[in-house]
Amino acid sequence: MKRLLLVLSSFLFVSVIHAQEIEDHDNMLMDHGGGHLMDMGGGMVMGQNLDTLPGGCDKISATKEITVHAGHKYAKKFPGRIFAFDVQEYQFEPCTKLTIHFINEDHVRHQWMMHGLPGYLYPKGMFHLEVTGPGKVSGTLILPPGDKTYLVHCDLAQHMEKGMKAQLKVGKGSGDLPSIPGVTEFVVQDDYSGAVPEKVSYAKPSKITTSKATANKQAAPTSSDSFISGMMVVGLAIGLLVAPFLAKKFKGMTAAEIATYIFELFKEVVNYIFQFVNGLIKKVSSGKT
Ligand SMILES: [Cu+2]
Repeated sequence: MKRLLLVLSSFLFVSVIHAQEIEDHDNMLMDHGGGHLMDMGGGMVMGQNLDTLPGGCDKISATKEITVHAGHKYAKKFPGRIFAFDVQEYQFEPCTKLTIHFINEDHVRHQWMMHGLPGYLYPKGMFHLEVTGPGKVSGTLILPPGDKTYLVHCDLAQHMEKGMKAQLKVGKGSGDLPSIPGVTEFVVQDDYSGAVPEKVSYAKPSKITTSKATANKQAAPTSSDSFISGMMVVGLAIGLLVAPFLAKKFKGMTAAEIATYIFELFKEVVNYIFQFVNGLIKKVSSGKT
């Protein structure tokens, strides 16, 4: 009897483990405000929008739900790719309220990230689901009006290049994106025939040594190089000067937010210097003639 109980309980234990293979994060997510939901288990929704109509939408035109699977097994039919979504192309009516159930079947992190959305509704124009798998997470957004093709991908390093890329067309879309597995040509199409392309010649190591003259030529910076390094020095100097003033401002901001802020600031400064120099050149040249 004792033995039977043991067998039964271990069977129960195994089946419970099996049932939890795909972890459902939907009930564990904490709302951090601004459409950002997150849990400690690697589930995340960013840019969630349940009820704010994008400009140009009078009403929600349709309510749709899709389930997206992500995993290496979906890439098997695409030569040279390692990761993929189960579907590479979606199409919806403008102003559709769309709920995506994102299921990551791999034991790594994957995302379903959509770009190019209106920035006033979606931070950085992005809607994004993420789950460290295997797991499931769900999120909702309201698609903008108009005909446009949106990029959907996984933003983890090399996951898009390895095939985790799709396109979502609103209305008629605005064309096709490159390198969508099974849909459009790859930008860098690799060749699996094993043939050596005619134009490529492989130099023997002895031929690689360059003469001193050409070596010097290569080492000497071009004018644009020195301009860029000059700009970097200016950027660094400005950064060091303003850092103490900004330290207060950055309190409570995440590293990514700070980096974006500094980048924007630097862009503005460079723009200002550029305009200043441009003005100077104009002044000088107009004085000459
Ligand atoms: Cu991924």
